[in-house]
Amino acid sequence: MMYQPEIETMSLPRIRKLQSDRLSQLVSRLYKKVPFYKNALDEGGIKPADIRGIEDLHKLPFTYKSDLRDHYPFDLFAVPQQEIRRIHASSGTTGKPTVVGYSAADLDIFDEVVARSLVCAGARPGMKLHNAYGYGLFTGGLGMHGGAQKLGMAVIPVSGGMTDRQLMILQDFQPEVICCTPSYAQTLAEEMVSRNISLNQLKLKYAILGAEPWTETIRSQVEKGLQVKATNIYGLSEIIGPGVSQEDQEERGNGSHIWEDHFFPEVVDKDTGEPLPYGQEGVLVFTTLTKEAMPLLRYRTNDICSIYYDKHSKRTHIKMSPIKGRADDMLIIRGVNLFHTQVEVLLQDFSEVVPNYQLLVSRTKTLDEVTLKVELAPAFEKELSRISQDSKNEKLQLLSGNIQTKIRNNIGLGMAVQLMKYQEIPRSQGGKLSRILDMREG
Ligand code: DLL
Repeated sequence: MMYQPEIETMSLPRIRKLQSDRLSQLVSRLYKKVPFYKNALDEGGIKPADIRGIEDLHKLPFTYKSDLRDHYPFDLFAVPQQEIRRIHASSGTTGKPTVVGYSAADLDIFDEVVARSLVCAGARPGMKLHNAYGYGLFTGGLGMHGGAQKLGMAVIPVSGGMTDRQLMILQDFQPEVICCTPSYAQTLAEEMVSRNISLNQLKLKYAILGAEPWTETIRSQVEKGLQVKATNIYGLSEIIGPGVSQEDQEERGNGSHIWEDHFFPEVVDKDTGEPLPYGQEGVLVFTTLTKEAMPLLRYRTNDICSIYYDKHSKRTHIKMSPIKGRADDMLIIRGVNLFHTQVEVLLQDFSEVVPNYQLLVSRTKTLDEVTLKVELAPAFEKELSRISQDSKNEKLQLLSGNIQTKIRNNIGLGMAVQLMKYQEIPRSQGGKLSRILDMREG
């Protein structure tokens, strides 16, 4: 089933025509309504009439997160204040949050792309959605909520946190679909085991996970731990919120469809800004084609992935690979670029550990060091408890050595591996989880 089959299977030439029409209208409107864009176009010597179609997109300047901060809170809005129906904000690590506004039509689009995503993930009208994304300024909770209602689901607005209550609701209300961050899905799966809740007591079939990077390692853990098919949902407040792209539950592991009738993607070189060919990894950039209140031209998400067309897919819309990480979260350790997902994906080969891990970055004298802290799997801990201390130490040493070698061979980086007891590393309490602990000064 598809939510909007005509749009989701539209031929590529028709998609391009639609995108072209929408882009040229958008540029004219932004030029008139948003001084920031008028100045940016004037400075670049570009007239709205120069943008006749999507093939002219590369002539337009990029928009950066700093532009949103510089125009805090509302100066990038393209409609009068009376037409704004909702405001969200995402808190950065420092300073003021990034603010986004929606008109009534924008909220309709938000509902539409989330409804599309839900169906793509396996949800159907009449099912119940356990919505454990945070409600509030974060777009996750309310974003999923609106789309699910539009689809005809019953939403349970649990929000993040209070794990006991979440588990009670999962058992008592019997939702078929859950949405939350992948790290919180890990927490829920683990807490089911520690509370002796049997999977038969749940009716869950699908999990829709996003808001932070995750890999097949976590997919395996969550799919087994909650007995669900887990898919990836991607999005960012600046573009709309969740529902910019969604993985098809029948094509799991093969990338996510970007709803490109609304959000036009490019992947560009991190340093030069040059658009890269399909399949090549770089910084993901979006142009919102239909938003009214705060449209953005060529917005640099900072997220690293590739985009490509998948001929074998039911839907025609372009796909994106899973996000490897954010360009600004990339570690550079002794000249080697490192994203935590690169380590996470390798952990899948070691049944002795669970993907609860942290990368600790420190500086000794002048050299940067990374230590991987990763937890032992409960079953392996049990196995170890039955053998002598000497053989235990031997096994642990062998294991950390093997993990170290795997990382060195695949990433090209020597890394200390510290095996931790199960449940020693902080868990997600409902929201996004940071897997990197940077202890370097400055
Ligand atoms: O995280 C929107 C969202 C809510 C997406 C619920 C999916 C589910 P922000 O708080 O503005 O919005 O954060 C956006 O989170 O630029 C990525 O770096 C990261 N991100 C979001 N989804 C994924 C994903 C929401 N599926 C930022 N995989 C983005 C990897 C993701 N990273």
